[in-house]
Amino acid sequence: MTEPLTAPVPTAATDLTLWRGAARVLLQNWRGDSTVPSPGLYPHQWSWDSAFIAIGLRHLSVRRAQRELETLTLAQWGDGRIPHIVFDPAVPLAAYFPSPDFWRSSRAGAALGAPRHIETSGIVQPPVHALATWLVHRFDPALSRRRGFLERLRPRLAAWHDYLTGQRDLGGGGLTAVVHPREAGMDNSPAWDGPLSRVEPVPAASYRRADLDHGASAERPTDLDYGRYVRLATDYRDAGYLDTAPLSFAVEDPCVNALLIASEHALADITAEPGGDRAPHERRAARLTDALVTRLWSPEEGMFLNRDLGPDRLVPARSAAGLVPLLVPGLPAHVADTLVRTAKGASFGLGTLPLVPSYDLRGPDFDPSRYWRGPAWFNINWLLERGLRLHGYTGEADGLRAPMLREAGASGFAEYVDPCTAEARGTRSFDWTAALGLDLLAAPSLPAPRGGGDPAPAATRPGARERTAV
Ligand code: 9WN
Repeated sequence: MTEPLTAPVPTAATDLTLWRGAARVLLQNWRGDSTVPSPGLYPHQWSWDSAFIAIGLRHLSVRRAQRELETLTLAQWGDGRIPHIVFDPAVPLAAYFPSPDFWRSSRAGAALGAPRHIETSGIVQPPVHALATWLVHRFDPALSRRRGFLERLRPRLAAWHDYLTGQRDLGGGGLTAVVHPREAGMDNSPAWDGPLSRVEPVPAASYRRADLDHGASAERPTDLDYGRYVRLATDYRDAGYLDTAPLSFAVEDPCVNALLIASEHALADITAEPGGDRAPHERRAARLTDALVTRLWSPEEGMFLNRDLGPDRLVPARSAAGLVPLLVPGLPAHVADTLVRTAKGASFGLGTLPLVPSYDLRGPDFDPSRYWRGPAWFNINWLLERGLRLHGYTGEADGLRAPMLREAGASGFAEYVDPCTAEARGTRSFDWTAALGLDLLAAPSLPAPRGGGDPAPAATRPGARERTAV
């Protein structure tokens, strides 16, 4: 495709280098209708990756950004779930495990309306999609209207949120639950160690890990954890992907729920755009926010924690997922302030370390290299940067933006970095690192957020960004 660039290319030399490098990654990983997170390690389309990718891709090609989200949501199941992987039939089965012949979505998910001609996984990932859709729309509303972008996406996003808040309210307390660690996106977090300990791993000889062909084993999950992931996915598949079947893993995660709330606000904007009623979505966002604080806030820890629905108790592990609710517009001010204090403290080092780690630096399970057990990820830092701005912490947000821009390029757009040294870890030329770097770079030139029609701002501090899903 040869669409013109849609945002001004920066002129400062370092910015230009970063811009070009990020654009190269985005162009190389584009597959015609969607983007792969990384051609070697992750050679298919991933759900929350696509949302982050679309947010960055809009700066290069709004059409491609729209297409990214359209392609993903075409694979939506009849019950509303947006699968975590949409498989590319041209990629050999051995290139990634669990592969389409493991998930068997078109057969095992048939009763739930899995697509007949597209193979997908059967689990989901965090709902960043409505937020991404709104940001992509806002970037070029005229093109969006001409292409009927929001009309196409709106019913799919509404069905997705209905699924998450309906079938997936497994705890009955008004939050959505994940049934597999991979659904939370932070797959290997120490927060799963407790709930996962009840899961019997499948024998290591019963499958072949493809990830170790591309990644160092010290940076990837252990075989024991992998065996447990496979057991959970096998059992879910064999139960026809029914959420009503007995589940041995069910957890309410603060990052997933915070993203759902931010996306519900975005869905209100998406609904109101052609004159629809935003109120039901705003009411749902408010209910979710209340439930988030009631069920997952820990005043003792000064952050949100996961709730393990098996024993119905909070998991003591302090993961960066517990800081992400800073992104929620309606968060009580004292909660937002406490979260920022926790982020700036010795556990997460905001303002002293280059980037915020994915796990408590002082936690007994902290590992600076193994994915989600300590390394810093650019998507989580991007979400925190937005949250800081939303609640008026502009200095802290600027202080995070600068090292993010520096380390995104310096690390070769690494999947993650050591939070203390910023040394690259995981795969390189990772798409969301490039996409979100581009987005941060372009941020000052973004159109101002919409004003009218938005509900009362949650951010009460002078200088707080106007409340918007954007
Ligand atoms: C399993 C694609 C995905 C991300 C996840 C990240 C990693 C996959 C894996 O890569 O998970 O979904 O094989 O390790 O944990 O957040 O979406 O980039």
